[in-house]
Amino acid sequence: MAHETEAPGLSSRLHVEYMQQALNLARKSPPKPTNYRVGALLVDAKTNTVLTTGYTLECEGNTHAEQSCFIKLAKVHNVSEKQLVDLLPEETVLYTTVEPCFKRLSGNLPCVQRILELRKAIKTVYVGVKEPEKFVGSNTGRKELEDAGIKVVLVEGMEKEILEVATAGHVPER
Ligand code: HJL
Ligand code: ZN
Repeated sequence: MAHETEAPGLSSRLHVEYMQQALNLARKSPPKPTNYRVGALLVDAKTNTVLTTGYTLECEGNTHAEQSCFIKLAKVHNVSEKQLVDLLPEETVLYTTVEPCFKRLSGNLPCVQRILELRKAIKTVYVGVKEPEKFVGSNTGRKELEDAGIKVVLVEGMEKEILEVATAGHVPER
């Protein structure tokens, strides 16, 4: 995984600011013992504008933060999630507090697959922490994204806070 100082485009201060926004979104997510509370946003890196935001369980059903970003933006434009590829700016980047899931205990479509569908537009994914191994083991989604030409960049420095928020609804291990 690349580190944020190596990423072109937006300056690293901006990356931290966007990750802070994502963390504030994560705080809105209702605690649940079987998932992580995550926040995410899609940004047009060219114009430095936020396109949509999302957090875990924001949208109806068992929805993830990244998924909520896509659902909300698709709704605004009255298209399907997959059709977003035609209207997303060509330098769209995703910020997410926890790296996108490659597998879900519920069996729902993982966010890595959703991102891969949009790979023509989403060029970089900025993550605040790697996914802990608690639910689905070691996350192999990063490699899938990178193999598809999507950069995955760790924005460092907020790991502790991000994990505190992400696991707030979990039952303490004994
Ligand atoms: C990311 C989220 C979220 C997770 N990860 N990147 N964004 N909740 O919004 C990953 C975790 C899954 C569990 C349970 N969490 O959520 O592995 O019930 O939440 O489909 O595997 O799966 P469900
Ligand atoms: Zn997910």
